[in-house]
Amino acid sequence: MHWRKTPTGLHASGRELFAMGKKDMKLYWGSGSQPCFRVMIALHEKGFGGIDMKQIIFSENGHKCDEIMVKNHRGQVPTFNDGDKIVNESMAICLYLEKAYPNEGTKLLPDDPAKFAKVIQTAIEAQENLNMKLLINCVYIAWTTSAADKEGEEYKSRMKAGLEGAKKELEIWEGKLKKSAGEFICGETFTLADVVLFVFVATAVRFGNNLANLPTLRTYYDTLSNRDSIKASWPPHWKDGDLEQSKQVLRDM
Ligand SMILES: N[C@@H](CCC(=O)N[C@@H](CS)C(=O)NCC(=O)O)C(=O)O
Repeated sequence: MHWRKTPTGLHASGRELFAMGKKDMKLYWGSGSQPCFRVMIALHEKGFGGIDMKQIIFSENGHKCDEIMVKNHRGQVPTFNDGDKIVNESMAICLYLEKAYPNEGTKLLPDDPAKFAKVIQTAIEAQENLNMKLLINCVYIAWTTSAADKEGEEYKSRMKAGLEGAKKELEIWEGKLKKSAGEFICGETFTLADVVLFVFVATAVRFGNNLANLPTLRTYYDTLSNRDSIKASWPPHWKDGDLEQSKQVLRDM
């Protein structure tokens, strides 16, 4: 490592500084977590797939361990640091990576302001709407309702409304993809908008929806499933087989 003495102290130069940044990165993650999947894809796209990635086990409360709690008071994953810079919140981590390492790996956000606006709007639009319609209104309701309450009319009507909303939302993304000028959601290059959208599409499939009536989304899913960054980030327990049918909440939409 070459250090330079300057009026503001000791500084490592160019390449070494970058290597140090990479070496000092650490990610805490859990299998099946959509925000973790998102950050891992972004890390691989930026060329940082080899950093220290510590998997926690949710059922053992691994996300509440001291090591995470000192970095993230919510005790959630993803928790990330790049040297002494701690960054939590999956979207913030992706934005940080792009800001700190704009010339490494895939350019997830375009420089051109109009294109930047399109990508960031699409990423946030996907996060806000798909998170609400697929996860909060369907998957979480099913997870948090007891078997007895699932027999009741209230649950059935909430799920019916939730599934209708999820179906309409996926149709919106089918329409957007059809209009895209390329194979990705914002045109011809893979961007942050794809990182966000893909994880939700994969989640829909994981929860039993085979995208049968959404051919463009299906092709998008099949193609991107084979992308290196996505294969490397795939939640390990998803590889063990499909969810049992009773948990495939998004199956009958
Ligand atoms: N908004 C956060 C959400 C993080 C989050 O909710 N992580 C979940 C796993 S998907 C978690 O750690 N939950 C444990 C808890 O909240 O105690 C992000 O995007 O990073």
